[in-house]
Amino acid sequence: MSNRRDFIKKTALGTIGLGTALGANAMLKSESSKENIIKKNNKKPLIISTWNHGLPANEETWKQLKNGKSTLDAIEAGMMIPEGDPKVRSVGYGGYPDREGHVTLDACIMDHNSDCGSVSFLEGIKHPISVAKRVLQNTPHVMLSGEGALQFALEQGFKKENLLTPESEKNWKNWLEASKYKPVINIENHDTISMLVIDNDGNISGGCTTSGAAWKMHGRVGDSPIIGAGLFLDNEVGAAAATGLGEAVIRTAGSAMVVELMRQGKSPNQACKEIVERIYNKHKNHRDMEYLQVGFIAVNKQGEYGGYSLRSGFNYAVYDEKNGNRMEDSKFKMTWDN
Ligand code: SD4
Repeated sequence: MSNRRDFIKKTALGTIGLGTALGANAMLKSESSKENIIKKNNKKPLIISTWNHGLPANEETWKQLKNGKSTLDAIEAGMMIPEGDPKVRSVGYGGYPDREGHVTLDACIMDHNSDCGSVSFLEGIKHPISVAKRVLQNTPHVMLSGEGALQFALEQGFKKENLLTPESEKNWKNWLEASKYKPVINIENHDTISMLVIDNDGNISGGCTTSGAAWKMHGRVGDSPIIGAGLFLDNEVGAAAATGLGEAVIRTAGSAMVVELMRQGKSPNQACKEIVERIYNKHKNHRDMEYLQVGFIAVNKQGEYGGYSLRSGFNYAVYDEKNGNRMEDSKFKMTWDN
């Protein structure tokens, strides 16, 4: 791993070494304007997470940040709470299985250097966010999947466990009777947890973890472990993350596009709204439209945040120094009757 970091560092230094005096000046100028932005952002730290289960996750992440833990460790610790909670049926242990009765998990994590780690189609490991963090830290790769991800997790000392709770097994058996695939999103007011963090230094990181769409096909991977779809950030601009029907988010590179719109000057709210509109336009005559829900959250470098969803019912948890940890309702394009 240190080789990878050294390589990145050396490459960056090499580039600077080649810069002309003019280039160096421009770089200094942009460095100082970056500092100004960070100084102007007096709203840090800031944590924003999707759905009600974002509240306890935010609480833990906040505590860890205040205790001086690294931002990645703080994100991991926060997201482990819904992952380990069997009452949360859309994340980790107790999550709904696929149509063959397997609980398969997707997660990713990304830091302010744009380093990222991700696991998809991972079975039998309660905390996929922790495995994603190890992929970032201990491998030269971004993404490990399925058997390979499991093998890596076991090598890293994770324990294999049965994640299918009796409750989820019962629901799966009921579902088998009709076997209709119609993902029900936000009925229980929680789904994928995506978290974006501006830390004490003004740096932006994020993570995502989910058991994915209930009753999906075996092997299906959603947007949540895909950098650019379920999560994306650029520390110079901001970050965005998604929840909802992963197929629609992947088709539109949703989170990456939200960040690019913020780069062009849109506020987090405007950027999320524009991408939701785009997703709607691409899907209004699509077979997925009947049950389509997508929601985005976003933050920018100035500490502004926002969210927007296609349909009503989406909310997110926000934690900052001034107002503490609370739920906020997202604005949306339409209700479920449309
Ligand atoms: C997925 N976006 O796997 C995730 C999970 C989710 O409704 O939010 N499902 O598509």
